[in-house]
Amino acid sequence: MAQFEAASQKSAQYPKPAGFILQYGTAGFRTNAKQLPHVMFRMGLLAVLRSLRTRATIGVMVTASHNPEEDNGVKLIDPMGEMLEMAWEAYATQLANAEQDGLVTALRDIIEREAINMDHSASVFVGRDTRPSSQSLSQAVQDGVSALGGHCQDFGLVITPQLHYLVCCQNTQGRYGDISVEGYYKKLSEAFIKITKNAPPRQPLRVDGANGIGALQLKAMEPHLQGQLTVLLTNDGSTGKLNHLCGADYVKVQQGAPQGMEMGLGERCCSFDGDGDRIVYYYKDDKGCFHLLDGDKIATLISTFIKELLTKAGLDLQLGVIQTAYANGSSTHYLEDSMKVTVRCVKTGVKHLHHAALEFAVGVYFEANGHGTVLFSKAAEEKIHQLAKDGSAAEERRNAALQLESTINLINQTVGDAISDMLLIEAVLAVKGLTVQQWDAIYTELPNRQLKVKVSDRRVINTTDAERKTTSPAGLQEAIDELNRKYRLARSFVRPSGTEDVVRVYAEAETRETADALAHEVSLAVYRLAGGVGEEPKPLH
Ligand code: NG1
Ligand code: ZN
Repeated sequence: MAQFEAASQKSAQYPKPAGFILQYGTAGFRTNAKQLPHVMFRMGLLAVLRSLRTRATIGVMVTASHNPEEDNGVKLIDPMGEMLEMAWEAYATQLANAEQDGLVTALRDIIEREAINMDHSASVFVGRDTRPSSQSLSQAVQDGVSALGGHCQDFGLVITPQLHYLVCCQNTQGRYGDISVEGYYKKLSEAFIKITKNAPPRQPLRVDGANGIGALQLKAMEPHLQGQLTVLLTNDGSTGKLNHLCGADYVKVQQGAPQGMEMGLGERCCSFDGDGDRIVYYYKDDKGCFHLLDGDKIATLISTFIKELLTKAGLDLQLGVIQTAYANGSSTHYLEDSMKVTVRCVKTGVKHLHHAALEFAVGVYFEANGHGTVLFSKAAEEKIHQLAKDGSAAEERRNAALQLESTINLINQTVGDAISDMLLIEAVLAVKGLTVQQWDAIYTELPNRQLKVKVSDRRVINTTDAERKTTSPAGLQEAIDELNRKYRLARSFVRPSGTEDVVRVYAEAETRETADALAHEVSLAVYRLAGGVGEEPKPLH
C-alpha cells in the first residue's frame, strides 16, 4: 500500500536511534526530549490507527508533566477523554521500538489485529505544554498524523486535562461542552459562579503555577470568574524554569513551600504540576509550621460536600472513594467510620482509580499526590437533573440538586484537572465557610514516611491485595508483618515503582519516630531479602 510507503519514507526524517527501547508506561512515554522525535512521529501514526479503529477523534498530548524541563513525553487520549486503552499501550510500545525497516510491518500488524479499515478518515487533536522542546515534538506528531492521511487540529498550549475535555466534547458532539478552550473556561466558570453566588467574599488564593502551562491557562481564565475568586499567581513562567523548585510534585515530596511563594500565616496556597493535572494545597500555621493538604484531604473535602448534598436532596446514590495503598490510614478511617462512605483501594496508577470509580453512582478518586476527580454515572446525572427541574420538589431538596448539577459541570470528569479541582475546592470552602485550617482539622494524618531501596532486579518483588502485601520474595511479607506488629497504629508495605528503578517503601505509625523507624526497618528487610545493592539503608535519626 502506497500510504505505508509514504509514511515509512517520511519517518526517515525522524530516525530512531538503533537499539533504543522505550516503554509506554502509566504516564505514556517519558524521557529526555532529545530521544523523542521518532516516538512522537510514530504516536501520530498510532493516533490515526486508533481514530480509525474507534471511528472517533483521538487526542495526543506532548508533555512530561512534573519531570525536569529537559524531558518530554507523550500520552494518547481515547474518545471519551479517558486514557488510552491498555491493550493499545502494547501497540504504542511496539511501534515506538520498531527499527526503521520494520515500521511498515509493525503498522500492518496492528491494522490486521484490530481489523482496521484504512478507507475512512481519521481525526486527531494535538496539545502541548510549555517546554522548549514541545513545539517541534508536537510538529513531529502532526507530521505522523498527516503521513497516514489523518486530519489534525492543533490546540497549541493547553493543560493536559483541557485536551481530554476537548476530545470528549468533540466525540459527544458538544454535549460535554463547547469544543474550544473558551468553552472550557465558560463551562467551569459559570458552574463556579453558580455554586458560590451566595457565599461571603473570600481572601485571595495563592497559586504556584510551576512555571508551566497551568499558570498561563489560569491567567487567561481568571476574567471569566468575574471576581468570585482572586488568584495571586507565582511561578507564572515569566522568569523561572518549569518545575524547578516549584510545582505540586516538589511541594509534596519536599513537604515545604515552593520557591517564590510568599505565604502569610493561615493563607490558602496551592501548587499545580507542569501540565496542570495535579494540585496540592498548603498553609503556614500561627507558629510558622508548614501543613500540606494532599489528595487524601482533597478527596475527603469533596466527598463530604457531595455526600451532604445527596442527603439534602434525598437522593439515594452510592458514593465511593477510591484510594491507593499510599492514602493515609487516618483518611480511610475518617471516610469509613465517620462519613460512612465506601472506600476502595486499588493499585497505584490513575487508570486503576478511574476504572474503579466508574463502578459507583458517584466515584471520587484521588492519588495522594493530588491527581484526581469525581465521576458521576449517567443514571446519577439523570436523577440529579430531574430533581433540579422538578418544580414540585421541596425547596431544600431542589437547591441541593442545583448545587450538585453545578458540581457536575465544574468537575472535569475526563481526568484529574488542577484548575477544575481548585475551583471545586474553593467552592466547597466558600459554601461551607471553612478556612484552610478548619479543612485540615477534619482529621489528623498519621505520621508517614516514604523511602526508596535500590535492588538488583525490582521484578523479584510481586504484590497482591492492591499492592498492600508481597507474595515474593519468600519471607518478606512475614518480616513486614512482624515489624508492623511492633508499633502502634502501624502499617507499611513495599512495591516496585512503575516509573523508577527502585522499590518504594511506605510506613505510617502513631508518631514521627515510630513511622521513621518502621520505614527504615522495612527498607532493611527489602535490602536483605530482595537483593539490595549499594550501601545498607541507614536509620533516619
Ligand atoms: P510509581 O513510580 O509507580 O510509584 C508514581 C506515583 C504514582 C503515579 C505515577 C505516574 C507515588 C508513590 N507513585 O508511580 O502515584 O503518579 O508515578 O506518574 O506517588
Ligand atoms: Zn501532570
